[in-house]
Formats: sequence, C-alpha cells, structure tokens
Amino acid sequence: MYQFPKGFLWGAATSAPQSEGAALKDGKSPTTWDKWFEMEPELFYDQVGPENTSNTYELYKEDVANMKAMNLNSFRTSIAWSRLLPDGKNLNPKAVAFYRDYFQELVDNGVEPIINLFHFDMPWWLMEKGGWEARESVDHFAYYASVAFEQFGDIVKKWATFNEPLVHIECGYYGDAHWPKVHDFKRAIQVGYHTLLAHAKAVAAFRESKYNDGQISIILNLSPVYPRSQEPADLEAAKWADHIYIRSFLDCAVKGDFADEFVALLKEADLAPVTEAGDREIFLNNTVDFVGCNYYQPMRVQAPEVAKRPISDPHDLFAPYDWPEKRINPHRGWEIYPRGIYDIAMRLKESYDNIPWYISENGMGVSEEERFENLDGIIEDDYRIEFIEDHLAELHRAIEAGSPCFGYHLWTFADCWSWLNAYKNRYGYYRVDIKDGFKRTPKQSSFWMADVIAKNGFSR
Ligand code: BGP
Repeated sequence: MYQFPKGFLWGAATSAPQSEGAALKDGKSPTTWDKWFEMEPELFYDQVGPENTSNTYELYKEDVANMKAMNLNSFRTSIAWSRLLPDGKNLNPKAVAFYRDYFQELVDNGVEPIINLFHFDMPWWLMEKGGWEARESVDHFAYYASVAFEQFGDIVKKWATFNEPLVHIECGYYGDAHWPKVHDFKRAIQVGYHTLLAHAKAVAAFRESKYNDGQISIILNLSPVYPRSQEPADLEAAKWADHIYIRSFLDCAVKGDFADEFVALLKEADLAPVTEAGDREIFLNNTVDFVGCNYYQPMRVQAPEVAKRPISDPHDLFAPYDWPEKRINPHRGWEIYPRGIYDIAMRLKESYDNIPWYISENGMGVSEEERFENLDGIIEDDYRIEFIEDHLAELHRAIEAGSPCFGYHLWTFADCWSWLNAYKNRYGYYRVDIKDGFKRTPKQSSFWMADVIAKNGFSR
C-alpha cells in the first residue's frame, strides 16, 4: 500500500488562458495569445483559438461540483491579468466578481484554491511596450499582484507568482512556440532576469498586503538533468543545462541569490543582464514559502557536437541521442520516466533546505482520445492511470525518504486548450467536448482517482 501523509493535497491544475474562454468578454483586454491567433490562426491546431477554451468562465460551478464528486481537496488555476486590470491600472469589477465567486465556490466545496498570477498570458498593451524585456514590466506586475492579494487574499491562502517562466522564455525568446518568437539568448537572459525581479517584487507585495497570513510560491518546470555519459564534455553540458533550467530560477526564488558559477559564465559569455543597484536585496529579502514542481519528463543532455563557447542556444545541449532506456509517450513525444520525480524530490530536500513543495503538474497528453471511449461513452484511459500510479509510487518513495512533498496535482482537471496545440492532446480527468457546448464527461481515471483520494493512497 502506498499511503500518503495526512492532509496530502490531491488536485489538478489549469490556467486562466487555457480554460476560461470569454477571451474578450466583460472587459478583458487581449493577451499575446489573442492577438497572435488573430494574426496567424493557421499556426493553431485545427485553428482553435484562445476565445474557445473550455468556458470555465460560465461553467465553473459545474467544474467545482465535479471536483467535489472526485474528492479533490485542492485545485490550481490562474487569474488573467488582462481581465482583472484590462489597461494595467483600472480594476474590472466584473473580473473581481467572477474570481471571488469562483474561488469562494472552491472553498465552500472543500477544494483549496492555489492561485497563480501569470501563466504565459502577457497583456498585449504591455507587450507593445516591450513585454518582459522592458524593465517597467516589473513594476506593472508587482502592482497587479498587490491588487490580486487585496481583492482575493481573504479567500485565497496559497499563491504562486509565475507558472514555468522558463518555458515562456525558451519558447518565446529562443524558440517559436510563444510570442514574440525571437531567437536571441542574450535577450532571453534579460527577460528571465526581469521575470525573476517581478516575481520577487510580487512576493514583497504579498508580505506587505493585509492578507499576508497565507503562503506564496513559484511554479517551476523542474526536469532533472541526466548526462549521456560520465565523459567530461557530457558532464560539462549537463552542468550548464542544470544551471540554466533548474538552478537559475530555483536558487533565486528559494535562496534569494544566483550561483556564483552561473553568474561568472554569463559574464564571460557577454550574456549578463542589465541590473540596477538594490536588485540583489530584493531577491535576498523575498524568497518563497513553498515551491510548485511541474514534472513531465527528464532532460537528457550531451555535449554539443561542436563545442560552442559561449552558449548561444541552450538547445545545443539536447543533441539527439537515442537513450537506451527511453520510453516515449507516442502522442506527445515526451519521455515517460517516473524515476525523475524521485530524483527531483530528493534534490529539493537535499539542496534546498527542506523547502516544502508539491507536484503542481504531472500528466499524460493523448491525441484523438475519443478512440478509447467505451459503449457507455466513458473514455477508458488506463494508460493515464498507469502513468499516474507509476509517478505516485516514485513520489511516495521520496516522501518516505523524507522529501517534504505535500501534494500531487495532475495536469489537468477538465481537458483544456493548450497554446499552439489547442485541443490536440487531452490531459484531463474529465473529457470536454468542444463541439457539444464544452460538455464535461468523467473519464475512467476520475473514478480511479476518487478512490485513491478517499483512501489517501493505493495498492498495486
Ligand atoms: C506545461 C504548462 C501547461 C500545459 C502543460 C501540457 O508546460 O504549464 O500550460 O500546457 O505543460 O503541455 P502541452 O499542453 O504543451 O502538451
């Protein structure tokens, strides 16, 4: 029997831009996603855009009732910045009413809300001023954060500032999957620096807010790095992947500082960001109370074929190599490696001073999932149950070994829209039929998970 600690948080996660719909309704101003879809709809799978996400804006009460039926005791979503403050300054009363009602509904049904402030959804008005590249974004974000704490802090006691800021930077500043799709690692570093400063200033705003009796965190994609071999060149590549993808944000958010070695590398490579006097104190004085860890797959790293110094694109570290043990989810192309969850759990315990943390995302995306529908109209997602069991078993092992993990959230509760992939890959405990008024139907995994939660564990 895999028995989990008393009070363990069982839940699921989504985000405002991926689930709310109503992208331009009731005063919300456009984000980069809304504008990008307007400009290049053909880039989005089946040309389904952000206005068509799962309509939680209207259906949240039904979702919360379903969460209750599934025994979930926690749930993460985000606030849409451009809904709450459409022009960055003035409060949208309809947004306040919506979020207050949504969050209260969760609490009233025994589902603890964990509310995140930024999930890749940059307001367009701010993007036009340079987005995260412009230092002024930092103060705009800190203001937005202070308004959110003020408006919802009586209901919400667990907060996050950013979801996977590194993914946003990787895909938008040295990749093509997020706006503004530029390829410039130096600019990416500056964007990362401003994001971290915005995070730290939001933490400061939280500490100063009148409802500071809660806790605040950051949600990071933490994929453990495994070198191809113990050869010095592969170990060197793994070290830099680890600095860039794990330590840069984690060290700063938890310890309030960057690794000296990382700072030296950036300087040597002429990649160091522009900073201002006083920034260091802001980082040092505003560390998080807990960490959210999104874990999907590990990072397999090897030395680039041609050693490049300085690193101009970290993707060079992921040169294709067929790892013998690789098990791939054929739908999403991502590796399935449950052991990675144990390794990152122990790393958080050992290198981050026992910081409390939880799995804020883990999950398996499957395309054309209606293939697995049975005669009763239920999707038999045994592959998802197996995926969750395998990861929970490894997580349990880490908890037994002392890692202070307090929860497990699946991505996602009800199938949601996913950026350029739109509804291609489904992740939810609930199916959402986008052609039938976003109708929700439980999948097999939701019944299985309801039982796991009731027993606070499972046996296999
Ligand atoms: C994470 C994001 C989510 C979600 C998830 C699944 O990186 O935080 O927003 O999208 O991945 O990935 P995808 O939808 O790309 O398959």
